[in-house]
Amino acid sequence: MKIQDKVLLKPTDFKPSFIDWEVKGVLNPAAVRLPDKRIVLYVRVAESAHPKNSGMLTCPIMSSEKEYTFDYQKINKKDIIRMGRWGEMYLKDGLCRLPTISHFKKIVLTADGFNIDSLDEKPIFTGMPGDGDYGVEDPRIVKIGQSYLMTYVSISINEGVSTSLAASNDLIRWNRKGIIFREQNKDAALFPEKIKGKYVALHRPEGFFEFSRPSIWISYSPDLTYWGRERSIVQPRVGSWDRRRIGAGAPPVKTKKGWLCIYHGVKEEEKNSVYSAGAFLLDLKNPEKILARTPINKPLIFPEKIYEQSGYMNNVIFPTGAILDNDKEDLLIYSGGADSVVSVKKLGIKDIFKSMEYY
Ligand code: MAN
Repeated sequence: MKIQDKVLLKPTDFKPSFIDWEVKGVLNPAAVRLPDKRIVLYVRVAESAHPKNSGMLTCPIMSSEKEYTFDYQKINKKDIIRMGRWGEMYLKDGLCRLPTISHFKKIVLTADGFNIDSLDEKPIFTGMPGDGDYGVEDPRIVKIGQSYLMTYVSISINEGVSTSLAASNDLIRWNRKGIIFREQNKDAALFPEKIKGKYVALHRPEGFFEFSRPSIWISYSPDLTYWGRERSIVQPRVGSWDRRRIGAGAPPVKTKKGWLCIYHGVKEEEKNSVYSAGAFLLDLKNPEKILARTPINKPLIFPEKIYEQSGYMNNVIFPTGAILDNDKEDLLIYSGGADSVVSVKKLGIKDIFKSMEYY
């Protein structure tokens, strides 16, 4: 398949928020088209807050609702029992702390989706006490009516890793609606319109025990606050590139054939994980009906570029935005590469449909 691609953003394009901090990655962007055809990205900027060369580990905790300011929890190295694959620190007291804290920056792209029109250095959206004390991650944005709706991962002192929702009319000021899917539930993407009078979301709850593999669920809401009628609709497949865990990627894209959903799938575990991207197609009227999916033996996009194979987390393509090109014949997919950079890839819609297996 012909894929045109480009790295749009890398860590060195941004200054750290504070003198001692370091930008570790710009990744996993939300993407939405403006009425003037340009495309807005909300990119996740992940920073480490350990004062350089001090040998000290600190965990920043948001301390104000108004400003981007922090308290610092000091972490003693002897209290760390083990480190996770992302460098998260599992502590003696049973708690886990992240090595980075993330916020979002707003980038405007030209209408072709391949070039930067403007880049805003100020954080546009950060965590705050009670809604992302430890930061916010992996946004997805859709426009329903006049309202932009953003789902994002909020990591909070009492609520852990949950999915929150915020609404905006201008992509600048956000009205925070709080948690919609409680911990541990990430990878939430809203459909860009109501179906049979209800808002619909894909999301990915995780259990504590391995009765099932983490899979993509669907939920419905009359008002964006109360969500229910949940069930798992797309699962990892034995022997596949998506065998270990999967999660919704970009918000579904409406096509004549159905809702086109780009997702990520993981094989293997711990240090050897490989994150690839695939697609599935859902019935327009009944989004619980799967019409087609990327086959077991060949992902739609394998992390084969150097910027996907080596970075903060090697072998990761993590799509979080998908937008129809102006000619409506191509799909622009916005992803994190190796948890370090943001890329755009242009794929023909017909080619995507041709590559899928129909049920
Ligand atoms: C998890 C999350 C993402 C990250 C991927 C790949 O799903 O932490 O933010 O991009 O892993 O490492």
